[in-house]
Amino acid sequence: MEKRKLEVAIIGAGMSGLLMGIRLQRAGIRDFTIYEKAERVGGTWRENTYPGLACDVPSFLYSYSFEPKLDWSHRFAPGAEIQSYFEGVAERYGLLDRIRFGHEIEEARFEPASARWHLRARNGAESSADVLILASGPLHEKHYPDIEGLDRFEGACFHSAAWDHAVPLEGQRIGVIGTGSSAVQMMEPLSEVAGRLTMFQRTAQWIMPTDNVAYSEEQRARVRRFPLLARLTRAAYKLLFDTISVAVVQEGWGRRLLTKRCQDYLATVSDPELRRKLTPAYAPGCKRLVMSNTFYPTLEKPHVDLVVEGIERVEERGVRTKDGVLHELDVLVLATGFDAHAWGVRGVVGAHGKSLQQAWAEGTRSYRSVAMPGFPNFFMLVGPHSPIGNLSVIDVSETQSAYVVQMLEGLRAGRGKAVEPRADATRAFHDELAKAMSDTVWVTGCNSWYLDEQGVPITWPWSARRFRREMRRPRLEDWAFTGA
Ligand code: N01
Repeated sequence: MEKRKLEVAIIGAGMSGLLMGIRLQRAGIRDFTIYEKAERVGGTWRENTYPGLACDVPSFLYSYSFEPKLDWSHRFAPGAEIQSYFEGVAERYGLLDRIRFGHEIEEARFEPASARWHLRARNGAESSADVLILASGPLHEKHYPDIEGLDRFEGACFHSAAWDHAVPLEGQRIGVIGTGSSAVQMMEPLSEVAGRLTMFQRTAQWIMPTDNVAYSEEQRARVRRFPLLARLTRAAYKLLFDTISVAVVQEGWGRRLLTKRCQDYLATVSDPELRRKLTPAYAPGCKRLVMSNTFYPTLEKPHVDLVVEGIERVEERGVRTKDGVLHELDVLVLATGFDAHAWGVRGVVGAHGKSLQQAWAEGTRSYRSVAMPGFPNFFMLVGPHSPIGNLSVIDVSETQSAYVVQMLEGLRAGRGKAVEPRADATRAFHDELAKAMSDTVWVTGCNSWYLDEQGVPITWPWSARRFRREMRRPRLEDWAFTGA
């Protein structure tokens, strides 16, 4: 029997959107379009260009399993190298012809009568498709802090994900608001050029020491000669990260080991006052663990300050803290993270006229991280309840995209015109989630982007292995096909 032709729209040409395109090609689904707001692929790695940007998941793991790169420069490759990896993949797989650049989708609306998605881009372009796949990532919308006077600052001020490279840094007084992974990564390189560097900390972070070794030419040549080495290295890192994924979801030796490693590393800070300021009041892993072996030594440099007094307001000449001190600055970096609750696109409207945001008003939900009841022929990559955190999101997206292809095969085989997860199956999944969440470190008392607006974690409360196992095959009884 001839398979139904499916038209697929993917939103986002970052890591997961490109991956989805490759999966569709491999499944013989050639009629797909990737809508991308910018003029280049790469998502996170295109947007973020701050000094010191790197991936804190080892590059042999943070790359597609089927497209290993054999000559990474470092264990944790710099951002520009990762960006060029994705650009290379997009070109090699012939994806560039399938991408509509400069198309920021503002609205995607499901029309029940035709069982099709209607898309409208900010530039006015309209299109439609049978299936919509949201690959815009959870950390997409920059979070600008609500601090009085920010607009009055007379120096240069920008978000860490919108770095202004025209602003000179040499000898400048630089302030960084935030202590997340972005802020921590930029501290060492900024300290090398700044006249004075001040970090404004609201909450201390646990730091896991990691050594970013540079691979020698000889090591790289060896991997090029024996590509199996890349696969073996990847497998070893996968095992390590799977172990960390257990430590954060279950009490036990893994969590104790993780805690001890972070505590021991904190103890290496020689100045007791600085150590006190850097000591978090929550368990390691509750917020995403920050990986670094340069952060503490940077803070001990004489021209670097850690300010914990709390920001009162921003003034023309700098940041005034609650103790009345004005910290005069030339450059102010807002390393204040992302609005994880926006989940990429605001205007996705399902079969009953409700947007995703409205459907999530009382709690962010998903069916097993990939779909939502009421949103037929709609799939998400790295959606709510994905195993996110200190894991390779590429590994997670590979599992999800393979799952989505299996669901699309059902549509192609004529099981129905549309498919969506059953509401009762989604509820049952959430009951299970709620029970499992109580063992996780995310509910032990801290604030983080892992929590939704109700303070409930939007993560996967089990191991990464369980995710791969459960998502290998869809449970078809949890899905409703309609309009056969
Ligand atoms: O953002 P964050 P990020 N006044 O949300 C502070 C990934 N990532 O861009 O903790 C003062 O972690 C806020 O304070 P608090 C990774 O998944 C990966 O650093 O809320 N401070 C916090 O310190 C990461 O988790 C890599 O009290 C304010 C900071 O801003 C995610 O991106 C590298 C404030 C925000 O930290 C986000 O990281 C970089 C205010 N009004 C990022 N508002 C890799 O290497 C916010 N803050 C893979």
